[in-house]
Amino acid sequence: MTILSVQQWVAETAKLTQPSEIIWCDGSAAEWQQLTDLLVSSGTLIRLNPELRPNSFLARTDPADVARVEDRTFICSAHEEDAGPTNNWRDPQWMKNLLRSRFKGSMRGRTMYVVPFSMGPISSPQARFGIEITDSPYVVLNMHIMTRVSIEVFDRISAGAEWVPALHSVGAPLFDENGIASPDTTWPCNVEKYIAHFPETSEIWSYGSGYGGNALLGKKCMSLRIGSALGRKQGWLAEHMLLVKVTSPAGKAFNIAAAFPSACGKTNLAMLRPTLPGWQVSTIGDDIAWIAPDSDGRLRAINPEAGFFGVAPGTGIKTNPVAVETMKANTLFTNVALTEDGDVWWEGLTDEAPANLVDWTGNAWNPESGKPAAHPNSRFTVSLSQCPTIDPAWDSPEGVPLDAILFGGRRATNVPLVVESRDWEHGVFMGATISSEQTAAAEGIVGALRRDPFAMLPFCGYNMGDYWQHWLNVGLGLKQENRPRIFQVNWFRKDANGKFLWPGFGENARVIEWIARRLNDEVLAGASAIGNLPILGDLNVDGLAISPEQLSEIFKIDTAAWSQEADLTEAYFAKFGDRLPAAMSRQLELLRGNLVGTGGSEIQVAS
Ligand code: GTP
Ligand code: SPV
Ligand code: MN
Repeated sequence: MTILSVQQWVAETAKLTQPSEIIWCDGSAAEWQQLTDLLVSSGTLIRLNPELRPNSFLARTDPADVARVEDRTFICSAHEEDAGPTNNWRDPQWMKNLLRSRFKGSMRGRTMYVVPFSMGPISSPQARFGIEITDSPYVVLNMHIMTRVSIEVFDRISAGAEWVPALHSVGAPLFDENGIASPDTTWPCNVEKYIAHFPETSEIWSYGSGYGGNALLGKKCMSLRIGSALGRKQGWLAEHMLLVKVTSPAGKAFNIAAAFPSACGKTNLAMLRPTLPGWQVSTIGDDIAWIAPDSDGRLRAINPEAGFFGVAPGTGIKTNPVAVETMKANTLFTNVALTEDGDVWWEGLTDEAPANLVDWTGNAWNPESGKPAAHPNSRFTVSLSQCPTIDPAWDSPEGVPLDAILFGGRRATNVPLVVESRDWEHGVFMGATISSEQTAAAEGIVGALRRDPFAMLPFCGYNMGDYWQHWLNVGLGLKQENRPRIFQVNWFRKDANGKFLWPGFGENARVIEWIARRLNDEVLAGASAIGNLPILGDLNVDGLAISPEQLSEIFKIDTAAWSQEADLTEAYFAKFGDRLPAAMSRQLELLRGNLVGTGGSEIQVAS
């Protein structure tokens, strides 16, 4: 497409949506200033106390617009099988017709912003460009932080670069077709929501929500759903993964990517402050990695984003001091509580709650109120560049070579603290079979166990069976000695009383240390039915208040429970029909054989 087609698209969209004004954005500081002033005066943003939290703001959403809406998220491919059994499918023409009727006049009385953005450093061969049209200035401000908003994108497009048209409206016009006015609100949105993706033509149409992944279209919509479909066509991987560099006390560095479902610890691991002396972790990304094979038969990864859109609750001075430091200024907060002195608070920021707050709904709150002051999916938006542990590679066009890939989830039972795959194919099986307890990051039943393969269940833009095959193919294309090793981790196993068995957070460095020692061939591992486990004594638990019984519980592999998991996996795999790679059935049979053959668990970290 050419620059002309951008103009054409903007003109056609304006004709359809009928805004009162069009503003072409440039991502500048002046634009930030104008839009924050505008939103403070309209009441959408509250300016926080500049002495405590300079250039920072609080937004409170409509209570019905607080998280991603997975049941309103659609993959519109010509054939239903190409969206697959894990996605909501609609026919592309049907969806576009319907959306045209919703977008018709949807921006009446509002300003339409045209936001050119790059996912990835703009000069990176792995970067991809997009243009978001939105009628939400709050979205524009978030895009400033989360992506690289720049008019340079137009130059790249003029020079022939591909781009993704990403159309967004909150669906709350200020006038109807007869000119009758409806009053504005501080968080306009529509009860009817559509987050629609057209992977075959790389287009996004999002209607009705102003929140997070529903509306910041560079994030899940482009970088994961459209990105995964592009990656399949072009031979790369778009993943829901954090990215870190780990350096050992001896100075050896490793790059690790880790896929955990939403609100399952990516930001925390990305900002890990190791409790083990001499170890260092530096941050490259906390949510999305774009990974491509290079000419050495190795995988290289970039973080396509430029900011964190992090879960606030549970982010505390003790659990994640790096995040707390990162957001001390220039931060947008959404749905957290407001303190009496004009600062922010949420559950877990400090051990004790302040006596008087205004909660996320705008009502007075005190510790006896009996409900959370911040919404469980409240978030902070802040630039990566402010992170004290940021790695210089976060902004490097060539990205970093990957040494290990971790898969994880929130599992109270069954899944051990860490287990290593036997090989790439087994690693893909581990990723494909991840299940996790649902969190508040999406509308749904918090705590319900669900399959979340590769932490991509809500984010894969095509048939998940084809996605597994793509992973197998990418692995085959790598030099064997350069393939990242694959591990599964679980920080969330609980004891019989429902208490976490593992301290987590900074102590996760102990697991990272074991993984690094495996990569370095410094330690052996013990074979079990589900993969290779640490041998007794190799996982450093010095100084941890953890009993031998608890440790053995964290690594326990219950054969009966795993046989049940295998049955559930078989039923799950059946949904994919002939799109299920033969390698996945083979791995399931191997697991079954191992469970019968070994009793599952003769390698135990025991007293
Ligand atoms: P998304 O941004 O939704 O993709 O989430 P995320 O994967 O980045 O999750 P994040 O790191 O923000 O963590 C979500 C919640 O899990 C927070 O409340 C954390 O406090 C909690 N958490 C993170 N790591 C650990 C851990 O090691 N142990 C325990 N028990 N909780 C953790
Ligand atoms: C997630 O839910 O995985 C997030 C938050 O990272 S959102 O951007 O809303 O998707
Ligand atoms: Mn995420």
